[in-house]
Order: sequence, then C-alpha cells, then structure tokens
Amino acid sequence: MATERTLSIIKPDAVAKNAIGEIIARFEKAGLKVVAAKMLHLSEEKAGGFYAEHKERPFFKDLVGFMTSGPVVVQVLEGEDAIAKNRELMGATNPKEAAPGTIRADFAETIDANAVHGSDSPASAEREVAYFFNADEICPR
Ligand code: IDP
Repeated sequence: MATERTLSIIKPDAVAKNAIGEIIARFEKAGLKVVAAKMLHLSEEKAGGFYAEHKERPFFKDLVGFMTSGPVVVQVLEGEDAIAKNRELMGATNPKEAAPGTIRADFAETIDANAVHGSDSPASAEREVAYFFNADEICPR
C-alpha cells in the first residue's frame, strides 16, 4: 500500500441535503486527510470536461445538468490506498446496489443523483486532481 491522493466531489444532491459535514467525517474517520477543498458551482463546460469520457453515453446530458444544478464541494483526499478506500466508503454507483453503511446507501436515492464522486484509478486521480486544483492549493499534512 502506498500513500495516494484522490479527487472526491460531494455532489449537488448531498450539498442540498446539508450532508457535507457528515460525508467529510466519514473520510476522516477512515483515516483519509482532506489536503485541499473548495465549493464551486460548476459551469456546463467545466462539468462536461470533467465527464468527457462519458460524452457518448445516453445519460451524459442529464449528468451535466445534475452536476450544474447546485454547488458541489471538491476535495483532495490523501492517505494509504486512498483511491480504493474512498471507493469503498462511497459504495456502488447505483445506490440501490450500494452496501449498507456506505455513503451512497445512506445519502443517495438514484443513480443520477448519487451523492459523491471518487476517482477510480491512479491515472484518473492524477487527471481529476489537476482538473480542479493547482499544486499550490494542495496542503500536504
Ligand atoms: P462512478 O461515479 O461510480 O465512478 P461512473 O460509471 O464513472 O460511476 O459514472 C459517472 C456518473 O454518471 C455516476 O456517478 C452517475 O451519476 C452517472 N451514471 C452512470 N451510469 C449511469 C446510468 O446508467 N444512468 C444515469 N446516470 C449514470
């Protein structure tokens, strides 16, 4: 296991539910450290660029619409095995299939509005962290 960084997004549905603190508490309790964070209201261009790999998927337009529907909180999480650990804390993409006790099981109702995003590989973590943060906005701890 190595110390890794991963990008986490608390999506508009979870922000609207006032669940920012509860979600961040789960990361911290699992040993992940927040080393960068900001709240943003994404433009269509920024959200579409972030999800560019899904551009041809039938749900792309709805996904961009949802991600721009309200503010999000983007964070860089750091820790041992941070990418897999965050994915485990998040649970399956479809909240109906997410394991009990995961963030998506507890805070999300539908696959479209599923509370959180987390990078799924070291390559996507590197791209996604750089998509939202300059190097000088990340505070190693
Ligand atoms: P992930 O967020 O668990 O990594 P991805 O497959 O990368 O899942 O999909 C990105 C996002 O696109 C999901 O979190 C979800 O909000 C949305 N999404 C994925 N598949 C579907 C679908 O079949 N219908 C509607 N939205 C979807």
